[in-house]
Amino acid sequence: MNESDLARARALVTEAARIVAFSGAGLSAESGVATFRGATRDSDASAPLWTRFDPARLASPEGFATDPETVAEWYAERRRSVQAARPNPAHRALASDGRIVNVTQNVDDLLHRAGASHIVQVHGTLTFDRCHRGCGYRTPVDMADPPGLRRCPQCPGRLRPDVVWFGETLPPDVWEEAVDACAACDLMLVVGTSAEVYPAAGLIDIARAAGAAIVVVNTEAGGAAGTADLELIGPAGEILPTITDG
Ligand code: BJW
Ligand code: ZN
Repeated sequence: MNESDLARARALVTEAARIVAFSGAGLSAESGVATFRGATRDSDASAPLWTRFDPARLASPEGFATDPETVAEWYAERRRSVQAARPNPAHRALASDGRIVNVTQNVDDLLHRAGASHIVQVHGTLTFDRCHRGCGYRTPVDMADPPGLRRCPQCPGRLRPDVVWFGETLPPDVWEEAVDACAACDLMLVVGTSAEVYPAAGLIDIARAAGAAIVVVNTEAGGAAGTADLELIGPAGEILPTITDG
């Protein structure tokens, strides 16, 4: 790790008044939660999800309509894996600085369990189910013993995880909160995301247009956001504790 880049990042963090940490699956990778994209390794349980599974089949309304049992089983497995995971030093670093608004694409609850106070989950959460028919029913899920496919108790619809699938719009109130935070920050830490999925990746452009400095933390060079002010290449769990005040 380049010491002068780390020192520059530390200075940006120290000087910033409002910080957004825009995170993705790489934030939870060191906790053992699989990412979606990235260099393919063995076909073990930590290899990126989209190298082992078809997103159109498992993370889209069309996939759920075609084979809801398979989708429910896949989410039960992922919920068990998140439940077994523990927050890592990167989660704790982001949780420990009260200036940081955590705008995350992650659907796990590891930032919550690390004690972060301000979390905006733009792709929803695995910890709740909601009615796929849209009657408004929403209920917490036992992550240690996740449910299989089940009916909505309020209407003829089926329950599904309270996450955002491909082709679905992001919850408008959550999206608005994310946009407002990004438009008002003077530093954005872009942590562990490929920044390939829109509209979420557009939050980086919103922060940049507002004049914020952009610092990317990623294990891969060029892994996110072409034009960062500073790119720190390495594991988030090693880098973030050294550049934050926590
Ligand atoms: C580390 C590390 C370590 C590893 N330390 N770093 C324009 C063109 C074509 C299509 C579209 C378009 N605009 C929109 C779309 C459609 C689509 C989209 O963006 N597709 C792209 C893939 C092209 N977007 C949507 O459908 C969205 N809705 C929408 O646009 O609605 C309006 C609309 C409707 C219809 C048509 C058009 C518009 C919704 C997107 C929902 C995404 N959902 C998922 C699944 C959530 C539920 C679940 O988890 O099951 O969200 S997909 C998946 O990707 C998940 C993530 O939140 C998201 C982002 O992934 P993330 O977090 O960046 O992870 P990775 O794996 O990609 O990257 C990990 C990174 O970490 C890598 O860079 C590693 O190097 C790094 N890393 N270890 C630091 N230790
Ligand atoms: Zn319902």
